[in-house]
Amino acid sequence: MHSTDFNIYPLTGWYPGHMLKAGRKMREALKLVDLLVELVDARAPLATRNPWLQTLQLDRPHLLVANKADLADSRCSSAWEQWFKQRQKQIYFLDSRRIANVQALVQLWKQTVLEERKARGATRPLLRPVRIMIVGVPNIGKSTLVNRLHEKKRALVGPKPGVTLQNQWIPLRDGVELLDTPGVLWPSISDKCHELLLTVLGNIKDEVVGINMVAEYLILKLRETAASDPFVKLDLPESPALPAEFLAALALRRGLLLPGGLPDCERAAVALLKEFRNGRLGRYTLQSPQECTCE
Ligand SMILES: Nc1nc2c(ncn2[C@@H]2O[C@H](COP(=O)(O)OP(=O)(O)OP(=O)(O)O)[C@@H](O)[C@H]2O)c(=O)[nH]1
Ligand SMILES: [Mg+2]
Repeated sequence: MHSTDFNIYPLTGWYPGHMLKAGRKMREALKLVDLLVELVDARAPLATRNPWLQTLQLDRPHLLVANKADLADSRCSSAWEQWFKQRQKQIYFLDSRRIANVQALVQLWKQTVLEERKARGATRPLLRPVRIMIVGVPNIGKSTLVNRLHEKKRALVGPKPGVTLQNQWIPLRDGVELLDTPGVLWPSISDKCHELLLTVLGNIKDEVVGINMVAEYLILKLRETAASDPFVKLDLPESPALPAEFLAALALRRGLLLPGGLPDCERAAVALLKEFRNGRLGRYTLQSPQECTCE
């Protein structure tokens, strides 16, 4: 593949049946909960928000958590915090695997619910546990966060989309119940670059889109957004401008060869994506507030 205009490639339209079902269940469960906590990716906070949830006129609080903040550029995270603040929306940046004060977070959520009830004029105390639903795109860290909040780690976690398959209530101490939900996407991703961005972030499976194209998109995206050369750690003798040639150079540098000695670009693509996703290339934010003029 040599083109760098990704929009010439068709969308996969990936929206499997289990996600349709999970979306329906999420909508049903919304009626039962007191607080909605939506996880987005700190590296692209708006691109990973579910547009359907944004249009909801909820009569209960809806908080945003930007997860995987340890992988994002911290200056960009501050800029995003400002962006949301200007729009009267709070967003918390977290590394779900390492949040230190989990109790404080739960207390904050509980407090938000109780204050909102008071503001609505509820006079009777809440006699049942506060119910909090955690939602977000696949592989964003919902179950990881739920497990951090629950000392016995009850939710299944994995480095690929689609690990949680059904809604699961998890009781915490202090009169709080969490609902872990399967990741859902939306059927209307209409832009190839948006689909590729979600795949780079691990929300869509690489195989669905094609791993070489995903890696090539990442190469261009990093060059476009990073303040300095994002590939220094790869220690390449040269850094070809064309992403397909870049992958070939990486394959040669790593000795990833096909029979006959040609560079194995697919294995180079796998390696590059892995290193971006585990932070070995550095901390990068792939969507900047400047490009988002929408509300
Ligand atoms: N670096 C980093 N990795 C994280 C963080 N939170 C979760 N992860 C990793 O992200 C991967 C996905 O985590 P899960 O908790 O299974 O994600 P999920 O949203 O429950 O995924 P589904 O159930 O598939 O929708 C795992 O490999 C986690 O270790 C974080 O804050 N930082
Ligand atoms: Mg999960």
